Amino acid sequence: MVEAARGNHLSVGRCLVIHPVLRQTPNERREVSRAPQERLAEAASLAAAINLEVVEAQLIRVRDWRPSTLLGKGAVETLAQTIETLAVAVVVIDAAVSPVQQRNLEREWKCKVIDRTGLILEIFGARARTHEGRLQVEHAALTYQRSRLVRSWTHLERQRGGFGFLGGPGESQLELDRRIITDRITAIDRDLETVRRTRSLHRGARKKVPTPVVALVGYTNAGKSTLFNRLTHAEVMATDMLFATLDPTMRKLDLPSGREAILSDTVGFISDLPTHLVAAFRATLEEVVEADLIVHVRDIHHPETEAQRADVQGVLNDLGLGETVEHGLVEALNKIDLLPDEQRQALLTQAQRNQDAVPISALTGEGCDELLALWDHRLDTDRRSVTLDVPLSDGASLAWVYRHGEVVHRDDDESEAHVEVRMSEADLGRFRARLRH
Ligand SMILES: Nc1nc2c(ncn2[C@@H]2O[C@H](COP(=O)(O)OP(=O)(O)O)[C@@H](O)[C@H]2O)c(=O)[nH]1
Ligand SMILES: [Mg+2]
Repeated sequence: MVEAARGNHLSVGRCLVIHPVLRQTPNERREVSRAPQERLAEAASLAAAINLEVVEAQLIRVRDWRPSTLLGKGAVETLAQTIETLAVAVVVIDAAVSPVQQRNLEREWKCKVIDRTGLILEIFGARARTHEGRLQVEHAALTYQRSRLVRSWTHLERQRGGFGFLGGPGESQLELDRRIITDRITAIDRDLETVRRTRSLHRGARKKVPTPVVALVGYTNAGKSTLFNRLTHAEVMATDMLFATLDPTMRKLDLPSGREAILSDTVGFISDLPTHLVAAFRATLEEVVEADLIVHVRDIHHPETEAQRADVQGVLNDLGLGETVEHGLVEALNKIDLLPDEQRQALLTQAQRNQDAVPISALTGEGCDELLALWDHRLDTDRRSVTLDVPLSDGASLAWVYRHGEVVHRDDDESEAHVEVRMSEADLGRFRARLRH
């Protein structure tokens, strides 16, 4: 788990991740469950995704949920020790934590506490790139905030007979906060409606860099960031202006053919995503629609790897990428180093027949060369070289060609520019449609 944070250049705080589970009865204890460990690993990956430095991750067994602190008294005290010893600045609790519990724990531990929804919203907020994505995330964040205002109020109302509380805001302040939030949510709903209506326009006018984009998708903890770090070279960023201006989840990738691409590490899928966050999550994936190649990174060692695969494909279908899922999705079958020999051999044999799936270990590097070769091949067949004749009077179309393709050669006569260009099939189609109008 600690490794997950290592690749990030900038840490915003030492972090302790805990996943609380209700203590099992002696009967239940007999079945060894991997699930809580998987959940803890996922939570640690989520924390690493917002540049928290995960210094410790623990499963905490609880007998029952305590209203005041969620966890039992003993656990709170033991964790206070750990927090002090490890100089932890942020505790991520992979559960729903009420505002009161949060406040009490922050006081006990003298550090920031953030719950599962809060963490997910942080990630979406940091990653939403499109206008629509940002609106969706703000919408979800405000709804979360509003529900907490209400919940904390009703909770304390019960406790304190309807009077204000703990030096916090009184009833009228809460009402005011609620109203401001509600107004803002209404405004966002209106904006989202407008964005949706004009979306096709935006898509048509989008600017596209000539460098192809390869997007990594997949569940959180599948190994996307590990692969991203292995394949790209962080040191290139400082010297190369184009790439220096991209955000840290996009980096230059050198393919074996010498071709350059941009590798994009997207927000991971999250198990049991709270339903009110689904729209915001999908919005963060909007960028994937524009990628030249989509690579599904799968944790092939995960007990639910097949269900995860179906989930990811389902969401890609909903994003209008059904065609890609059918024909063009590349799979990186990750973590083969964890498989027992037999299973691993079976997978390698199977992969020889399947052109689109490459078994790899992002950790050891095994299979990564094959994966890159496949990407190279895919991008090559996708972008082809053509000569376009563009009237010299049509400066806008000429500019469009330069923006969307890689111009190899240009030869002008009196009336036309003959431009030899490498361009994707999709963009060629767009260009022809453009000239017809
Ligand atoms: N054994 C093994 N562990 C891996 C491999 N790839 C990633 N991991 C581990 O899986 C965890 C999640 O990796 P990360 O790259 O953060 O996943 P992401 O959430 O998809 O970005 C980390 O602890 C990695 O060290 C792999 O190929 N083999
Ligand atoms: Mg990641």
